[in-house]
Amino acid sequence: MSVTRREFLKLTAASAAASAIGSELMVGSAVMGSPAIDWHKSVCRFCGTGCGVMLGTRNGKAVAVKGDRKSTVNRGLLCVKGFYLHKIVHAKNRLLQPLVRKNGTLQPASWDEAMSLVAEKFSAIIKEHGPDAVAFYGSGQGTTEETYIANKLFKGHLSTNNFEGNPRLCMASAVGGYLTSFGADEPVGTYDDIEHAELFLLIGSNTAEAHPVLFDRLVARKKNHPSTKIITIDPRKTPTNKIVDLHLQVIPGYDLAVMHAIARILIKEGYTDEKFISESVTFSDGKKKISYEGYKRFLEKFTPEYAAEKAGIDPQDIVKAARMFGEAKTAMSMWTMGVNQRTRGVWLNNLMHNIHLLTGKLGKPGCDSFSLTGQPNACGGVREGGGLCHLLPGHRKVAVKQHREEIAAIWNVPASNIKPKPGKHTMAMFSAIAAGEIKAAYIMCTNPAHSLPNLNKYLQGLKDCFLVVADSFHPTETTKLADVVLPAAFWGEKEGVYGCTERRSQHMAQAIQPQGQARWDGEILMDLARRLGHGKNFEHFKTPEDVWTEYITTTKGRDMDLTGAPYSRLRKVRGLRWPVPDEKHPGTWHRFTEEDPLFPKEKAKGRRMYFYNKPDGRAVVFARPDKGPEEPVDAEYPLVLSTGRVLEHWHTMTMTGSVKQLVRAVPQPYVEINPEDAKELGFADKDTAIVETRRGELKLMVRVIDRPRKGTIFIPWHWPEKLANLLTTDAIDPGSKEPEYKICAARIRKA
Ligand SMILES: Nc1nc2c(c(=O)[nH]1)N[C@H]1C(S)=C(S)[C@@H](COP(=O)(O)OP(=O)(O)OC[C@H]3O[C@@H](n4cnc5c(=O)[nH]c(N)nc54)[C@H](O)[C@@H]3O)O[C@H]1N2
Ligand SMILES: Nc1nc2c(c(=O)[nH]1)N[C@H]1C(S)=C(S)[C@@H](COP(=O)(O)OP(=O)(O)OC[C@H]3O[C@@H](n4cnc5c(=O)[nH]c(N)nc54)[C@H](O)[C@@H]3O)O[C@H]1N2
Ligand code: SF4
Ligand SMILES: [Mo]
Repeated sequence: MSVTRREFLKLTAASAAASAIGSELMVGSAVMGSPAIDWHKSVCRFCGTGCGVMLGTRNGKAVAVKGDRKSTVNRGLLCVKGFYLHKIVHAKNRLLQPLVRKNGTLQPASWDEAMSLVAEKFSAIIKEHGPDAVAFYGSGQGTTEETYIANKLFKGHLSTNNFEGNPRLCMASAVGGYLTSFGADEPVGTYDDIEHAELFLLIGSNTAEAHPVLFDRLVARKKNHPSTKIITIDPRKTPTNKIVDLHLQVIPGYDLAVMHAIARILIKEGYTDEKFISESVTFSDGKKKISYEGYKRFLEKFTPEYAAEKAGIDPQDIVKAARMFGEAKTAMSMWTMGVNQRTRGVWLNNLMHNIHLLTGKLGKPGCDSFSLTGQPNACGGVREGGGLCHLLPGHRKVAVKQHREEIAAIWNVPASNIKPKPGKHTMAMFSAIAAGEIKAAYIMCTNPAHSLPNLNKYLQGLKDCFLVVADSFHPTETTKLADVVLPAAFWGEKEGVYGCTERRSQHMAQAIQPQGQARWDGEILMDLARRLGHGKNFEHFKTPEDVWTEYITTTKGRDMDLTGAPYSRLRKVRGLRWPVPDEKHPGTWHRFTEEDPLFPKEKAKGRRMYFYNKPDGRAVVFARPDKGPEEPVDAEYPLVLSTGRVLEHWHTMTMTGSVKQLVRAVPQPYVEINPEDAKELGFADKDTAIVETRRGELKLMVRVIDRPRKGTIFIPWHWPEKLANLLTTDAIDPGSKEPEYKICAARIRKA
């Protein structure tokens, strides 16, 4: 069954979601009436929703995908991307043998030739320039086992903390927000809260296109419980608006004032939970503790009029939003990149937690400040697994001596092998590559030559350094620059665990053999470890299960305890939500409450919530400045350029670009312009325009559409032939080091 976008929209009209569809409809015609199919339990390889899928195979080939009806995440639903996964497995652009650059071109090579070269270069560079002259850059799409092996090799054996991953470009601000507000990363609640929430506040999230099946759960909630209200704060009208009751269409970058104004009204109009505040909350200006009164004084400036003026909206809408939030018995906020990809990303995350802390709408059914994760395993492999330059597995930090000692003991290396100083965060890493300080890099499951901001600054460096890229597809913008390209087994061809937004770890079965000469990423890394003389501590990893078994020992007693989730159990269940400290434990819905196995009853002394990673058990409400974006518009560059996603495509299109149904649905790149701006600038739909920023320019088809706010333009960044990241800014949040992909100043002219 091939589904065009129009047919797809028609099929989904019933649910009004235009995003998700029942598994029965989604089973392709190849499968209908065909009994010889084997079904394997897996997880969708795309977004952080974490839908359970069943992968159908016949004669060693992937032939169909259907939603897993037993999964509580999606109950059999899938969006179009998940539905076409089996086609991607066998796509024409799969890379089937190693490639080595010879005389300037990439040429087929044997595994032995490719890996000897990688090992030789890494050894020589480490010997001559020290371990910090090499780097690893991974992904929230690798399995936890893969990230764990890479971490153990680079931090534990090669002794460099130059170890990063693309969640830095994505979730770092959310991590910063959770750590500063609650003392521990990742959400308090889970998806189960959706079915109990009376109000949803979506901010900087195009849920309908980026988390379609979750969106469908919101639609279902509203349908079954018509008084449910949905507010969105977003500069763009997106398909998410279909179910929205109130839209605050803010100027990009100026919504911090709006959140403060909402908090001010919540306090002034008596919507706060004073008991909760007095028991479980403290206040801070970011540098020092302040009093509740001090916080109220700070808020005085944030009248609805002040915030509305800054954000370019109606003050009455702010009052309305605050009252809706206050009056709802239960409320859930959800956000994604419109909040995180900002130079004030951590601050805005804090402000989202503020309104839940002030009203006590946290840690109970239907209440949460819930950051949506983008990638399928950014939470599992990278946040929990410690796949960033300052982290170690099990929510540990390289800077903490005890943490280094605990992990070194499990890795069987001297504690001195693990450096106490964090390595280079992503943008610093690619700057060091550009400067020639990092001389060799191993890139796994990510495509930075397409996805990094302000690419002109970093591409030459990637070309010049010794670049090893493990990817399942070729060419990509990054493999094109590589010295060695390694064919990686793809989803369905390997076993492993993904951990999604709601702290759920789910097992994916291997359903077919890797195609061609492709190998499991973990195996490739262990081959490298052996060739570098570090094979001994990886010898016992015969299967991904062996890796997981060791990994969960690093989580024992930690806030993200997965001791009770061995493969034997994960193979049977539809995932488990940590903390899950023993095999009888069902997993945890609300953290920091009595439901949480780590809840310290005695210390809590009757309080409903105790934030046990904070010294006083209290979460923090922050009085953060309402600073604007790093590159505001001016007379020269009068428009705000924002970048983002469409439903049918995934990031750099190495996967969705091979599915003709998805390509047909959204075939080419474009820039969206608001009709009023188009009129003023003299643009008609389908004209060609040149979009220019201080960093570069791009020729694009114009789409005149009432989606972006007047004064803003929007480019989906998926197409390799039109790299939106030649235009974006690499200004970063000083706390999270996440780039401001969502906001820079631009101008546009006729081509
Ligand atoms: N179809 C599809 N789904 C995906 C992905 C994909 O590539 N394709 N990728 C996955 C990943 S890794 C991620 S991180 C998520 C991203 O998921 P989302 O963040 O939901 O998607 P984006 O399109 O990047 O941007 C979201 C919204 O941020 C808004 N925004 C921009 N600036 C501001 C601002 O200043 N304030 C506010 N309040 N909002 C602002 C934009 O208008 C846009 O609607 O999607 C995941 N799901
Ligand atoms: N302008 C702009 N840029 C952005 C963003 C934005 O909103 N705007 N968003 C940012 C965000 S949130 C994110 S998460 C990043 C994502 O950016 P990237 O991670 O660079 O994008 P992907 O296309 O997901 O890259 C995944 C790569 O892994 C390969 N691959 C797939 N499966 C496997 C496997 O099993 N093993 C191996 N070894 N390789 C595999 C794919 O072919 C692909 O090349 O982009 C960031 N860049
Ligand atoms: S909503 Fe996300 S996880 Fe679910 S099928 Fe779509 S892309 Fe996959
Ligand atoms: Mo992301």
